[in-house]
Amino acid sequence: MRQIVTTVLVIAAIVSLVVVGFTYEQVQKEKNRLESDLQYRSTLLAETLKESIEIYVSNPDNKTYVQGMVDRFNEKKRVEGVTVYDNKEMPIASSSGMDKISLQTANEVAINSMDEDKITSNYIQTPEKSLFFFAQPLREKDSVVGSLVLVQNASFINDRLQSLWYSNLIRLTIQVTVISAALILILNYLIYRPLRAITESVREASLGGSINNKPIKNAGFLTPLFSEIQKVSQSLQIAQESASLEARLRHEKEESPWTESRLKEYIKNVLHEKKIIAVSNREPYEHTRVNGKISVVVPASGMVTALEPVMQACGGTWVANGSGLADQETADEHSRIPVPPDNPKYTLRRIWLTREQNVGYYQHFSNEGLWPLCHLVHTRPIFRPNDWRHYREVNEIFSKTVLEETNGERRPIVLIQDFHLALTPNIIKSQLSGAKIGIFWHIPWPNAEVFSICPYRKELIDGMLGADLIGFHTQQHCNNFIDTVNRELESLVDIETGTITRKGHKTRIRPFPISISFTGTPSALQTDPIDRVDILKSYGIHSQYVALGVDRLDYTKGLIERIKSVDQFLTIYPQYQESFTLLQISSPSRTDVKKYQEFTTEVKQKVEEVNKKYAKGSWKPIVFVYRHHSHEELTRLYKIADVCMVTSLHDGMNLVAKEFISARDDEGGSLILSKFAGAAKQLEECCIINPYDIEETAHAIHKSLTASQYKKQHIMHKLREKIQKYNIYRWSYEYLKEIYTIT
Ligand code: ADQ
Repeated sequence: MRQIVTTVLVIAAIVSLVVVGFTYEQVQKEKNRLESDLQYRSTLLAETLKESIEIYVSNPDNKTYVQGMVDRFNEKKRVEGVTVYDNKEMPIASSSGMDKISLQTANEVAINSMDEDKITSNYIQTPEKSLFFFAQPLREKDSVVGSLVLVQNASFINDRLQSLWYSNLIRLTIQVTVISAALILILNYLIYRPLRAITESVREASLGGSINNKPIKNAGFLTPLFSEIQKVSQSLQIAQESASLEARLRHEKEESPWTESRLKEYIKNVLHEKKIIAVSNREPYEHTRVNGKISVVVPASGMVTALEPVMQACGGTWVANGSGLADQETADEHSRIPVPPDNPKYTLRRIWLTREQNVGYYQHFSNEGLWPLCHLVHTRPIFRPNDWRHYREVNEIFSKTVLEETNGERRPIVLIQDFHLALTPNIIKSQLSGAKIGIFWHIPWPNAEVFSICPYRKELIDGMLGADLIGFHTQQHCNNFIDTVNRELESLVDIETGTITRKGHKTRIRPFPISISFTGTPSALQTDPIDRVDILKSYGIHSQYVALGVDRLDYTKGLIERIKSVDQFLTIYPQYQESFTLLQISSPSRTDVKKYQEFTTEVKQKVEEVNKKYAKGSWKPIVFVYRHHSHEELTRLYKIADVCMVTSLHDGMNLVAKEFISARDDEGGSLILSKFAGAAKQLEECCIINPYDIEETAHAIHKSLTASQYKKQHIMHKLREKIQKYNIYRWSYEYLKEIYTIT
C-alpha cells in the first residue's frame, strides 16, 4: 500500500508542477496583453487631451482653460486623475482625484518625459489599488513646453491575473484528486491485489500449503503472467507434496506396516487415481450352482489370494475368464459385476471362451505345456500346434477386452497376471502405447536350456517384452529369464540394470516376492475361543499332535513326498503312532487335465497305503480332505496345527507358508518349508528341508514337535515380523512404484 501512496504522490507532484508551469506562462502572457492594452488606451486618451491643450500650456493666462479641459477629461472610465505640467515642472492644472502620493509620482514621471522628450510610464502600488502613470511631453514648435500626466486605475490587471491563478489552481486540485483516485483504484485492483494474491499463493506453495487453482479475478493484462506463475507454483506444490509424501512413506516404511488404507493413500496421492486394470485367467469370484442355488466361491489360487486385497485397495477393473457355471447369469449385459459381492470395491469384467478355446488355451497349452515347463518336477510338457493357436486367440480376446475397459484413458496401468497371458503385453502395447504394462509371472522361470524345449519360446518371450515391467518372485527367476532372452532373441540386455531393450522398447526385469495381506492387526477370529478338540473331532482326528498340509491338488506341491515322509517319521519315531496325524486339505484343481486326474488317484492310493500300514482303532496317520475350504476354515486349522508342512518340489513362492505364519498370533506352531519354494529365500528361520530327502523331512517333523516352546515362539516371532513388514500391500506399493517411475 505504501508503494501505491508514493506512486500517486509522485504522479500528483509531476502533474502539479506541469500545471503550475503552464499557468505561470499563461499569466505572464495575460499580464503583457493587459498592460499593452492599458498603454494603448492611455496613449489614445493622452493624444486627445494633448491636442486640446498643447498650444495653451506655455501661456499662464490660459491656466483656467487648461484646468477646465482637465476636469472634463477626468470623467473618463478608469481615469483616476490628470495633471498638466509646464516646462518648469510646476503643475498648471490637476484633476481633483490626484492626491499627495499620486502627485509626487506624477511629478517624477512628468520630469522624466520632459527630460527624455518621450512618453514615460510607471506603475505604483498603493495599499488600496494599483495605479498606472502615463506621461506625454507637450510641444510647441520643436521645444518641450510641458508634460501631460494621465493616472489610470490598473487594479483590474491584478484582479484578472489573480483570478487566472485561482481558477487554474482549482482545476489543478480537481485534476490531481481525480487522477490520484483513478490511479489508486487502477493500481489497487489491477496490480496490487492480483500481485498480493499471487505472492500469497507462491508463498503458500513454498511453505507447502495448497495452491488455489481458480484464476485470479480482475488481473487484467497481468492474467497471462499470473496463470504462468500459478502453473509454476502448482508444479512446485506437487513436487513438494510428492517429496513430503515420499519422505512420509519412507519414514512410515520403517515405522509401521503397509495397510490397505496406506496403499489407497499412496495410489490416490502418487498415481492420482489412475485407472488400474488387472488381467488374469482365474477370476477372484466364481458363481456356481449348488442344488439349484447360486453360490459364490473364492477359488483356491495363490494369484487370487495375493491380488484380491490389492484390487480392493485400488478399485479399478479385473478382467478374467468367467469359468463358473452361474457366471453368465450373475453378470450384467456388459459382462460386468461389482465385487466383492457383499461389499463391492471394484469391477469384475468376465470374458466368455468357447469349450475348444478353454481346452486348447487353458487345459492344454497352459497346464500341460507351460506349467510343467516352468516347474522342475520331471513332468513332460506337452505342446500341440492347435493348442498354441487357441492360446494366441484367447490372448487376443483378453487384450481386446482390456482395451475396451480402459474407457478412453490413454495411460492406464495394466497389471497382467501369469503364464496364461504371455502374449497380451505386446498386443496391448501395440494398440495403446501410453499404457504402463506390468506382467507378473507367479511361477518359477526355468533356466534357458529347459525353456528351449518350448517350440513357441520366441513368440512367448517376445510377447512378454511388450511389458514395461516383468516381475518374478526371486532374483534367480529374473536371471533365468534374462539368460533365456539373451539366448533366444535379438535384443540389448543390460544385466547390471536388469533391463532388456528390444525394437527400441525397454523392459525392466525385477524380483518382487509376493505376500499376503497380513498387517499384524488381530483378525476377528483371534478373539473367538478356538476349540481345538471340536475342530479336530469334526475331521475325525483324536491325536495329540497334528501336522497340516494345505494345497491345491497339484503334482508340484510334493504331496507324495509329504506322505512318504510321514510314513518314514512313524517308522523312525514309533512313539508317535496313535498320537500324530497329518491333516491334508487339498482343493480339487485342474480336474479336466489328465495328469491331475492321475495324480489325484495316486495321492489317494498313497494315503490309503500309509493309513493301512499304521491305522489302529479310530486313529489313522493321514486324514485326507479333498474339498475347497473357506478362508475362515483354513485360518482355524492353521491356528490349531502343531506343524504346517509345505513340501513343494518347485514353487514360485507358496502363500500357504505365509498364511500359516499370519494366523499364528499366539506365536506357536512350526513351519516345515521346502527349499525349492520361493518363500524359503525369505523365511530362512523356519525348518528348511529338501522334499526329495524323505528321511530329512521325517526328522524335521520330529524336531518341530519336540522343539522347546521358547524356541518355537522365538522363530515364529521373527517370521511374523518379516511377513508383517513385507505384506501384499508393500508388494503392490513396490510393484506400482516401479511401473509408475517408467517414463
Ligand atoms: P498356487 O500354486 O495356486 O499359486 P500357493 O501360493 O500355494 O499357490 O497358494 C495357494 C492358495 O490356495 C492359498 O491361498 C491357499 O490358502 C489356497 N488353498 C489351497 N488349498 C485350498 C483349499 N483346499 N481350499 C481353499 N483354499 C485353498 C501360484 C504359484 C505360487 C505363488 C502364487 C502367488 O504357484 O508359487 O505363491 O501363485 O504368486
